[in-house]
Amino acid sequence: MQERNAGASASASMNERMNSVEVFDGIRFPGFMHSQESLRAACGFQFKDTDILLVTFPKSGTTWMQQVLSLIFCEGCLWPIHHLPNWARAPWMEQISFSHLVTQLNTSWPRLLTTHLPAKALAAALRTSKARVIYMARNPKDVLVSFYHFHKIAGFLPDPSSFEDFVDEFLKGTGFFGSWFDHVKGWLGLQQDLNLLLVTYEELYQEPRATIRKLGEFLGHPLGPQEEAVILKHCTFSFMSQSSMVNYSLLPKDIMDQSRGKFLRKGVVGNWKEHFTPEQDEKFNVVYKAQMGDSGLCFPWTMD
Ligand code: PPS
Repeated sequence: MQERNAGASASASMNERMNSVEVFDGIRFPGFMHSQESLRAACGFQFKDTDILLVTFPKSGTTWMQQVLSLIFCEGCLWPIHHLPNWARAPWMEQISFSHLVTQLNTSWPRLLTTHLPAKALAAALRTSKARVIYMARNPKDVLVSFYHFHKIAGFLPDPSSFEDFVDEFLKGTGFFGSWFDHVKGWLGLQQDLNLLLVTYEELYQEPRATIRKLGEFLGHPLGPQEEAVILKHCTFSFMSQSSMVNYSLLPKDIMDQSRGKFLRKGVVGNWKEHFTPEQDEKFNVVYKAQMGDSGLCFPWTMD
């Protein structure tokens, strides 16, 4: 893979971009959908007070939450759910396509935006507005497993050499999108400064109705029982697996080869137990404790 950094030119062909890496503030991003310009533009974005920003480390349930947020604002009119892909309903701010997609957003909704960027990249821009931020987190062991499988199907990410190496890279934080630990601590360290709600994959999985209600309240959009029922029906793993608007089947095989594995792969809590050896688990727990031990953060997942 070819690495680019701040000095590099933006004019690369689609094929070159597929195998390239953008290094931004020391973090690697797939060059297929990121450029230095798109990353820089995200950092200087002018938020509106009405914006809703979904923040995740990859594989933490981004697509799931994009679906839930769209369902909350579509108020029973399911046209966008059936006709607009997730990336057009809640585009990623740091991606090349954003400058176009943001102009196409439905003006009768608040702007739904998504990012995988670390807190330090967006904190300054966010502090100038009252935009609502939803931070979605997931047990990092499940994130790691999901990300490992995703590397095998995504044409814009390198094939992992082995699961063992992938674990080491994840723990060092040198993989694509940087360190999970820095991401979570960075964003949740801003809870006092921003209008931020923490939601976890695990709570949405275990208590979907209560979690959706909590989201509605945070968003100033309280939901009635019928609205909740419509949302719950359209954000299940089985519904989303069949929906081309959220299962990425619209993408050609060279971008995402789902004959090698599905984007919506398992959709469960604790799948890491079927992947980690006892030694990998021990190694992970040591780093997790060192990184998160005194963070004061409390999550609903167990590490054993
Ligand atoms: S990405 O590429 O960062 O946008 O990926 P992301 O959407 O964050 O994460 C993909 C994982 O979320 C799971 N998923 C779901 N789980 C349960 N229910 C629903 N409805 C759902 N939708 C997406 C998806 O299956 C990926 O997790 P794994 O563990 O790989 O199955």
